[in-house]
Amino acid sequence: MTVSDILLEVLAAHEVEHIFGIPGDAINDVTDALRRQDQIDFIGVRHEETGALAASVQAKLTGRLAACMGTSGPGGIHLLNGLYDARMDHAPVIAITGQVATGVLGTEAHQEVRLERLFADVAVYSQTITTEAQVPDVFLEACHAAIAHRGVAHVSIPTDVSGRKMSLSPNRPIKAAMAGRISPVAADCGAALDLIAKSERVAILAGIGCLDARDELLTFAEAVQAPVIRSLKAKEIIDDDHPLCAGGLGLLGGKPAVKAMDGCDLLILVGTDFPYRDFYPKSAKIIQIDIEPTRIGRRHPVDIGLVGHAGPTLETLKKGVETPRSDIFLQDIQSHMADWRKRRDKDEASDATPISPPRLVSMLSKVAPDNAIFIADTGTSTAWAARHLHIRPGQRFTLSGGLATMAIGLPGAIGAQLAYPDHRAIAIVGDGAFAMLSGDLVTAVRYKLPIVIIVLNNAKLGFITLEQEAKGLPDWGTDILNPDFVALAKACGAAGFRVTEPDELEATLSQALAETGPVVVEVVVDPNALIMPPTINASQAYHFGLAKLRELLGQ
Ligand SMILES: Cc1cc2nc3c(=O)[nH]c(=O)nc-3n(C[C@H](O)[C@H](O)[C@H](O)COP(=O)(O)OP(=O)(O)OC[C@H]3O[C@@H](n4cnc5c(N)ncnc54)[C@H](O)[C@@H]3O)c2cc1C
Ligand SMILES: Cc1ncc(C[n+]2csc(CCOP(=O)(O)OP(=O)(O)O)c2C)c(N)n1
Ligand SMILES: [Mg+2]
Repeated sequence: MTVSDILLEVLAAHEVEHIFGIPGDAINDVTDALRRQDQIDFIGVRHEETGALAASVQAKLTGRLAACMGTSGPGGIHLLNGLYDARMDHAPVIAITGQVATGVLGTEAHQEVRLERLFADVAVYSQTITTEAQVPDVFLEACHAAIAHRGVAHVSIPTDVSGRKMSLSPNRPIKAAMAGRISPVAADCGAALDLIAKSERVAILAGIGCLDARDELLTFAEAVQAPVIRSLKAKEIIDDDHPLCAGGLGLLGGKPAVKAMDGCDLLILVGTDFPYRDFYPKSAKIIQIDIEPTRIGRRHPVDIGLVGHAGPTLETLKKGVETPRSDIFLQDIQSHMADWRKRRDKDEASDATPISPPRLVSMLSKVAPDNAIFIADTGTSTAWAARHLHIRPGQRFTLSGGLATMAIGLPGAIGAQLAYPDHRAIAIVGDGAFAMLSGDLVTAVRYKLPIVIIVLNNAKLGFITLEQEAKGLPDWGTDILNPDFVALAKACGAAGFRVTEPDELEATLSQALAETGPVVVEVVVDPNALIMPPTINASQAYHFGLAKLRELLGQ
């Protein structure tokens, strides 16, 4: 066995099924080890960032360790953006890089980058292996760190170490990391129950930490008669049409969630690190449930912190809730939701040309299969997906939540499709975002992945136009020149469709979904479609009016 063979044994023991990367230079021994085994599939990408983003999305969706690799220097540098996506969305990813030979480390050798320094910020663990005596311990430590801290671990292996022959000592066998479940202590739960009993209007803000606790969340919310507001990342947990749902919160959320936050006297945060401080309630008491103690009270002061997994914690609390409880607050929020849904449905019925994005995204929801995994890119695409994608039970949803990086759509679809071959990965991406990593469309073709890429062609960086106008600035520098996306898809060996009329949407999307290989659907959408915030204040209206005036006057 070589050091690289043992690396792959360790990764396989941690359920890694794919490793995304580009071979060459300092990692040839790792790729050679990949060639000689059949536990992990090597997915050759065309840009290391694609590989890291694909791994990040796999880790977010599965909760398991995912892996990517690149050579020293440029390969490692290209991985970084995808790794930051994993870091900021708390996803366990291991990055393997090559490194120059140990004898020249620290001499600015050809392609030498101080990788431990480079990865120090993004990674919870970063280590260079300088002797085979560190193996397998460093590999195990890296996997444990990524899984336990739900973050990025990085190991770099110099060229003279990765191919070294070695045998495993029976005293240091390869065993997968174990991450147990955490429940808060009884006294803390008791205090939380006292607070719940004293409160009349309870609301819940649920985040992606509830992913494995959907049933417990809904049962608890039902018992407390609490409307459930969700973070955007938690979109797959509860759909707007669910009777307990108060919809999304934040600029891409809706008014009912704002009403629920403002109107509650007790807010229960479960598995969320919701970042936008302005949206937290001004005076309500707050209970926060999270597995990570450092997140308790991080965004807003809380009254009671419960460190534990969402499922068992909610189950314990539910047992102590005295029922029946008043449902007046819930009914009030439900009536706001009914109004909100009416407005939403009206937007989605638009038959305007160029196509209105709400119409496109709601139609996509209608025709998408029950096993769809949606990946929303960063841009106005995020907003349309947040508001108009209707998720059915069994469907999944993810995005670049914390980093908000453009270009996650295509790599994310590749990662998701590989992780869930029986599902259908569908990415909703802007034209700007798609062009960033579109070189990897051929990767989907090569590996015969039936991903669907919906490209919103508005010929601009639309989200930035909105940002500029919200600041009172005229729209500037946001126009982009696009390639012919259908021709590009076909040149890569994928299928390609273009839709320009709203009444063609249903038939063309259905035709695209009937394809058995990768498909790109370019939809020419309204570049002036507005994303309205959940509530508008006078200053926002003033700045927007000013920007429009400046555009009109050509300033
Ligand atoms: C263009 C753009 C616009 C956006 N606008 C919005 C917006 O308007 N509204 C919005 O909500 N988001 C928006 N986002 C996303 C936003 O930036 C955050 O990423 C998101 O709100 C965080 O969601 P979260 O709290 O569910 O996830 P995370 O930030 O991942 O937090 C999850 C928390 O759950 C904890 N946890 C994990 N597992 C468990 C468990 N088993 N039990 C208990 N706790 C657990 C973790 O420790 C963590 O603290 C936007 C993103 C983009 C790209
Ligand atoms: C890698 C990266 N670069 C820049 C940004 C800033 N940014 C956020 S959205 C956006 C525009 C997205 O344009 P497009 O993909 O065309 O989507 P649209 O908003 O037009 O729907 C930009 C430049 C970012 N989030 N990520
Ligand atoms: Mg665009």
